[in-house]
Amino acid sequence: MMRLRTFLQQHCDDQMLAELIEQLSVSCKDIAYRISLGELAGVTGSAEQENVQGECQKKLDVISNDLIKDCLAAIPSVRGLASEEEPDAVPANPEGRFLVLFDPLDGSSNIDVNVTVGTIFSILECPADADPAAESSYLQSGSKQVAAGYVLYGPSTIMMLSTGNGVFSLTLDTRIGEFVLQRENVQIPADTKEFAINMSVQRFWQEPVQEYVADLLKGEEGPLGKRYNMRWVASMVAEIHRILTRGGIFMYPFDNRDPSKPGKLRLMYEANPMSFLVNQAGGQSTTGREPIMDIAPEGIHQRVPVIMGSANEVETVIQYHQR
Ligand code: P6P
Repeated sequence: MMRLRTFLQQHCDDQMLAELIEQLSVSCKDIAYRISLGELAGVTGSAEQENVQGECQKKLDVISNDLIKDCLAAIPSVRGLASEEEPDAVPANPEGRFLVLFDPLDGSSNIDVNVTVGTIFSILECPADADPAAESSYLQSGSKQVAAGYVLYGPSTIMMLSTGNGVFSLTLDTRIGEFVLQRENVQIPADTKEFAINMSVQRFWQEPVQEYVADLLKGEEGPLGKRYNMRWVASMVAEIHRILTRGGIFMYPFDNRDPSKPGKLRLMYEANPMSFLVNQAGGQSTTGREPIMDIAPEGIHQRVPVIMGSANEVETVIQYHQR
């Protein structure tokens, strides 16, 4: 079995990037261990404080964020970092080459009920003269990512990773404490009968998504001619992992509950890294009106509508938006 370090040495021709990813995996192994202990480790429950998003933080949100932030700050090639749990960008090493953006614990509302959560990361080159404390340094479109991935803390702990040459999955072998290569060149089936969306906010969706979902719910007799099944884990990492594994379409579309928030998911450390993986695996990722990785970011905590997964199904949804 091929360990992460060996895989990166063979697959990633930028050894500084390889070293960064391997170091990051160490903090994710620590998070995986703490999650596996749950209440035994006293890491469940609320941290009794809010983050910059106005969301109530879980204890593990704070612990995971600190673990990853401290890990990255100690890596010479990291110039700066941005996190869902940090109001502003955090400078690291002046000689660094990379900027790392991350959601330390996506789906953390699931922690207290022992359901899958994950860490999402996105890696950008830092422009030579850029100030790592300045938000503007991080505002690069998703197509500029040099690597992206997630670590899913589920029944097993799995890292899904791409450095721009395909998508690879590695499973944490707890017997040796190492991520080992499991799947190479992961590909998303182009067609699917499985959709993921939070139906409880249906009344707030824009018309194209209303029409698409209404049509898919008509099953075989409907215009889409398929009997669909639905999944909703309320953990993006779990949904995207399922899609990378067996296909599907994930949607958190624009909803007009709060027009100042065009979507729930954050562009820089959720939508962009997941779009990088999905595109590398042959899928599509769009707001409904433009590819997510083409968006020129306006803020590190910017929110966007997200529709991603099996290429042909996403194309269908794009066509509903073009009507
Ligand atoms: P809702 C988790 O909070 C998250 O950011 C994503 O991981 C997930 O897909 C979505 O929000 C769940 O949102 O509205 O169903 O709680």
